[in-house]
Amino acid sequence: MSFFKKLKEKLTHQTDSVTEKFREGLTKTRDSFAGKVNDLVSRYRKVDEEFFEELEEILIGADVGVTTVMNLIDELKMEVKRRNIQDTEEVRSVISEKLVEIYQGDQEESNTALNIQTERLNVVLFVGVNGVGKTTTIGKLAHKLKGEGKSVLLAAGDTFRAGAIEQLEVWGERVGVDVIKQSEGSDPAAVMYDAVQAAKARKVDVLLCDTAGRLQNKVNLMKELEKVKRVIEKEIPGAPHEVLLVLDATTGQNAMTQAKQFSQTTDVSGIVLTKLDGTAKGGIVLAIRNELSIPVKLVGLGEKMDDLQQFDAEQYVYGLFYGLVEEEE
Ligand SMILES: Nc1nc2c(ncn2[C@@H]2O[C@H](COP(=O)(O)OP(=O)(O)OP(=O)(O)O)[C@@H](O)[C@H]2O)c(=O)[nH]1
Ligand SMILES: [Mg+2]
Repeated sequence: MSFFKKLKEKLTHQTDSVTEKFREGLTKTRDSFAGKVNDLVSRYRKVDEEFFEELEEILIGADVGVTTVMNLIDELKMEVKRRNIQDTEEVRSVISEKLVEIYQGDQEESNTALNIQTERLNVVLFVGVNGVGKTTTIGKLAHKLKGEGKSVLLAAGDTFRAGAIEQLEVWGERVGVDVIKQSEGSDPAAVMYDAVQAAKARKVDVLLCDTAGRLQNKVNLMKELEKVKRVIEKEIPGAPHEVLLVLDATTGQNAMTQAKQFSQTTDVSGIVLTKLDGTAKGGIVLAIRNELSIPVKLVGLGEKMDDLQQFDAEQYVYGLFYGLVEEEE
């Protein structure tokens, strides 16, 4: 049985709704990327050097990242040789197999799970430049955690941008969780201090902390994040349990640059890749995984409350090749 079919059987049996979310959210990337692969496969009868060259271009065009593409093409060539594959149709299945492999590497699947444990106050700090989707992700994650039976509190740490506190409050109301805040312009470290005290007193399971995406300048922003983090660390040993860097998938290489900048100054424990639904270049997931050693833990696949999903390489690749899988039968 082909890798596709195995993947399909495995995934559609357990988690229909998750599979659908990934499939829907990756529509743009699939239409573009998989469409091109499809076209390539139909134009070439034989797997030769030119075939691989075109495939390379398609992958780079989907923001997979040059280094990652080179690795992938090398792997594919070896596999094609090893299995003595002549037919281009067969290569499609091998491509999807290798994409999953590249993503998972030698890491455990559980690596994409958030470090949220029972019997303790878990603190999750969100960082990232303006407009990437921090506040929205906090709202969605609060909804998700609440659905899992956890108690959640939000901290309005973006005191800089006008309207930021209100935006978080709207999410708080929508989801049904409280927001700890101070007035606009106040010290975000003080907000965090308050929020941690409130979270302890109320014995909540998870505290989600919003931060500013823009200050007067970048140095200030990094300093402020450090200060916020120190306050949390001081009040709760071992916290923050997650520092999630939020990146906008539609910004391509900019997202990679941001990841490098933030991870230089803060210990980023995971990445949230938002707006995957808004780009035809969803290959950025693979570039991030391969070129930075930070796991993508959550992906934003739309603007609705339940459009935030734990990242899963198999669901991702299945979503990417969905049309092709169907056609194979
Ligand atoms: N399509 C889509 N839109 C998203 C997703 N995540 C966030 N957005 C949108 O991105 C925009 C910016 O989101 P915010 O949550 O305000 O971003 P932020 O990082 O908090 O921005 P600042 O507060 O300015 O630092 C909003 O219009 C969101 O609806 C996603 O996964 N898919
Ligand atoms: Mg915000």
